[in-house]
Amino acid sequence: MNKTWWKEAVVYQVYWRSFYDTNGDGYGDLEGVIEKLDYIKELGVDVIWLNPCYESPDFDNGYDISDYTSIMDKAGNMETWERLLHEVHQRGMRLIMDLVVNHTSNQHPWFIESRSSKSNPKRDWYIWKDPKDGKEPNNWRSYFTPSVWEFDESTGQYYMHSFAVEQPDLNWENEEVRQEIYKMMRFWLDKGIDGFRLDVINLLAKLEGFPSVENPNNINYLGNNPGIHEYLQEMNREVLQHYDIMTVGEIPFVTPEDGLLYVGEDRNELHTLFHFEVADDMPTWDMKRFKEIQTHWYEGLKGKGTNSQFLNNHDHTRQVTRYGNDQEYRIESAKLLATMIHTLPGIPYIYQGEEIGMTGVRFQSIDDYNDIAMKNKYKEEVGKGRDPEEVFESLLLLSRDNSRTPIQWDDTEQAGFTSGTPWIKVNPNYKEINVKQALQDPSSVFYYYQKLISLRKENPVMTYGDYKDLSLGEENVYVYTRTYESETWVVILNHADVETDYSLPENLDTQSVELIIANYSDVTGEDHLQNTTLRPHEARIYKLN
Ligand code: TEU
Ligand code: CA
Repeated sequence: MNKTWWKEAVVYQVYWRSFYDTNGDGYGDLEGVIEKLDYIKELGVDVIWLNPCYESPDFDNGYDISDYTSIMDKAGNMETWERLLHEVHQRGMRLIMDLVVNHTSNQHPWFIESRSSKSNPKRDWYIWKDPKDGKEPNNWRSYFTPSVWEFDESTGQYYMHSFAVEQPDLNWENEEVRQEIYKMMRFWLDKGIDGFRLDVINLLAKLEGFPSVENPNNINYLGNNPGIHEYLQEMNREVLQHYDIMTVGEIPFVTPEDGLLYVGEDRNELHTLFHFEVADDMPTWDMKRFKEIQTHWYEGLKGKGTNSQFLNNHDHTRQVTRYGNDQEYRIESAKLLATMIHTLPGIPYIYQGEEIGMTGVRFQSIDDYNDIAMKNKYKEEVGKGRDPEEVFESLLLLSRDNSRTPIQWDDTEQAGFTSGTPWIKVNPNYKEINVKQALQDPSSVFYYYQKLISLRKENPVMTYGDYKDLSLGEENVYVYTRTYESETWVVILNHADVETDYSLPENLDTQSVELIIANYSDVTGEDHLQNTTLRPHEARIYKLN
């Protein structure tokens, strides 16, 4: 596989509204991102992925866009954005933006025109269907509501929305829509951005004929439908291939075999992808399942396409809470999960705050929460007569707000995030967990991330090395090698709250080993990899000589 900058990158995701507020309105803003760029740079990352900051009524925190080429007031303005891009480039980093083109806001002028009459020239820019037997055209569920269909009284038709009612799906069958989107993409690329994270990009093509389905609750029929690759190959021909950029597709419901169709180097579609086998299949940690998924994806893409590695983002709760131990082993566990994500095959993503071991949150009432997905689900379930307290409890672990609480900069009021009232409450543990403390502590999670990232710069084995799992049968221990040319690294992880004895398989030549990094400070490198006792959440990387 040829070498390119994006394959060697570490990406830092900035959910700007929770990052840093500079004008006291309680929302993070682009000025705040500019002010904290040196902090991001100190970590050593190469690319910043900025969540949507385009004009939006904000029902879905910017994923309901009403003007693709202007900046929403909460975030700032185009001048601020231009300065942000310049300051990112000044520091030798790159900026990729979120591309949300499966749907717009219902307040986008295109949709306002489209819904105004059945004969409007933009009617076919969205997906309108007549009622069927006086009801919804089919039985499809949406991500955020019981049906993808919303009835529009004024024209007597339903429109389709794969997410909230406020997010009508664009009709990608319409050539005018596609050309308008390509024009908008060039607008941002010509400003100098370095690529896109493409929001649920595999949903653009809908199931031919919109037939009702056997099991509407398994919503994978919304994605990977015939026609999707033609759209992406056209997008590549018309736009993407003309720029030196990185493109990462958010592609739920996909298997490695299908994933390769999106990111295969011979496919001329996208560079890499986020798949969700882990997030969707593993509400909590399942080591065996995780290993299967890693091997499955490694074999599926090997030598032909590039995976992306993440365990949390603005939609998925914080990894140390969901997949680690955020109580007695929070530091060790945060470092173990980082070791894993940064040494598995694929581009590693850091979600803001992960680098200081921020945790999920438990607020006391549904009114403390903001996430439209959670609030819609709560309304739907309580509407079925279920006990509100029980519904609330059932939604807490996976609520997207777990990862959307403000970055904890220090131990002052509101964690130093805002001088005003934050749009969502700060996690009460900010007094112990904050950036200021992390930067003052040489053994903090922050400096461990910094070390992992610098190792990636110095060692191609982390980016290009072959992967082999040596621990498939093990319950708690995850051990794998990365081999590149004559160099072999072995990663040893004990993902458990208890000690676990471990011995490296005989066939590994272990005359001598060189310790690369460990998350327990007393590991010397003189260890014998036969009959080792690994402590709770212990992580080590050795170079085999
Ligand atoms: O997320 C889409 C989404 O919700 C799924 O990818 C889900 O996260 C995945 O299947 C795992 O459960 C994107 C954005 O990231 C999200 O913030 C938006 O709400 C959504 O699209 C609509 O734009
Ligand atoms: Ca602000």
